[in-house]
Amino acid sequence: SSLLQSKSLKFLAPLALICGTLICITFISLLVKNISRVMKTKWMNIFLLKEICRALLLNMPEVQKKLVRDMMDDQQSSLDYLSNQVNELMNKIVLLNTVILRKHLDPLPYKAVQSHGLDCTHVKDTVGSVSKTPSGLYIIHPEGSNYPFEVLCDMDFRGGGWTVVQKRADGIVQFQRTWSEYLDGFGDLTGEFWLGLRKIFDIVNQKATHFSLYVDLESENDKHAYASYDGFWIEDEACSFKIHLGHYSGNAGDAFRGYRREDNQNSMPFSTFDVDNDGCRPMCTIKGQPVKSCSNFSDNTGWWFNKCGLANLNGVHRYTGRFLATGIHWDTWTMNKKPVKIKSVSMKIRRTNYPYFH
Ligand SMILES: [Ca+2]
Repeated sequence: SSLLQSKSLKFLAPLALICGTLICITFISLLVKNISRVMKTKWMNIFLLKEICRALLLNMPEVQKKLVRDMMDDQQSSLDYLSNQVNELMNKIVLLNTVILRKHLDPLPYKAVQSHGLDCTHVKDTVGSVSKTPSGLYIIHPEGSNYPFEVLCDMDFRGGGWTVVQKRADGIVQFQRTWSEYLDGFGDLTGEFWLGLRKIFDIVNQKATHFSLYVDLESENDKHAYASYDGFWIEDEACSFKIHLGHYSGNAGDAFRGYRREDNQNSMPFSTFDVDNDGCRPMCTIKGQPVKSCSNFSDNTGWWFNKCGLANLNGVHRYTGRFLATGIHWDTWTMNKKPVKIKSVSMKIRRTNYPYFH
C-alpha cells in the first residue's frame, strides 16, 4: 500500500503542478487582460483628451480671433472718437487763439475816433488833411442815411480812404443768414463782418459820388490776387439791391461776370435762402444737379447769385488749417485749371474821384 501511495503521489504531484501552473497562467492572463483594459481606457482617455485639445486648438484661434477682432474694433472706434475730439478741440483752440490775438492786437487802431465823415474817403480827406489818419473804426453819416453808423476804414491800403464792406478771415462769424440780417449787417467790425446792404446803399448812393470796389483775395497758401471795379453801386431795397459794376481790372479774373452770359452776376438782385432772386426759375442745373435756390446750394449764404455764377465771397468759410473745402468762391482765380481755395477776403469801396486812385 505504501508503494501504491508513493506511485499515486508520483502521479498526482505533476498534475498538481500543471494545474497550479494553469491557474497561475489564467490568473496572470486575466491580470494582463485587466491591465490592458485599463491601459486601453487610459489610452482612450488620452486620445480623447488629445482630440479635445486638437479641437480646442483648432477652435481656440477662431474664438480668440473673434475676441481680438472685437477688442480691436472697440479700440479703433474709441481711438477714432478720441482723435475726432482732439481735432475738434484743436480747431477750437485755433479759433480761440485768433480771438485772443485779435483782442491783443486791436485795442489801439480799432478804437472809434470822434471825427466823422460821410464815408471813409471823406473821413480821410477831412481828418487826414492835418495828420495821418489811422486805419480803424470811424462813425460815418452818409448823405441820405437816417442814422450814423460805425465802419472799418482802411487808411493804409493804396492811399487809404477805403470803407470796408465785407471781411472774411477766420470763419468765426457765420454767413448763413436771413435777408434781414444781410440787410442790416452782421459780425464784428474788428473781425469778420458784412456791413449790410442798407448801409452800403447809403454810402454808394450819395449825391455826386462814384465808388469803386476792390476785392482782395488770399489763397490757402498765402497768395494774393485782386479784382478791381472802377464803378460800384447798388439799387435800393425795392429793387433787391441790384449790383452794378464798372470795368474790371486785376489778376483774379472777373468772377462777378464769369465766362458765360448765364454766369453774369452784374445787375442781379441780392438773394438769401429766404428771399430768392437768383434767376433759377423754377430750376437751374448746376454740375448736373437740379438747383432751385442758389443760396440753398451755397449753404444758405447770401449773394448776388445768377444761376448761380462764379463768385460768392459770402460762402461758408471752411478753412480750419486742416480740412479745406472752402465755400468762398472767386472761380475765375485759378491755378492748374482749378479754382483757388480762398482763405480770406475783403471787399472795400472808395470814391473814384480820390486823387491817389490807380
Ligand atoms: Ca430760385
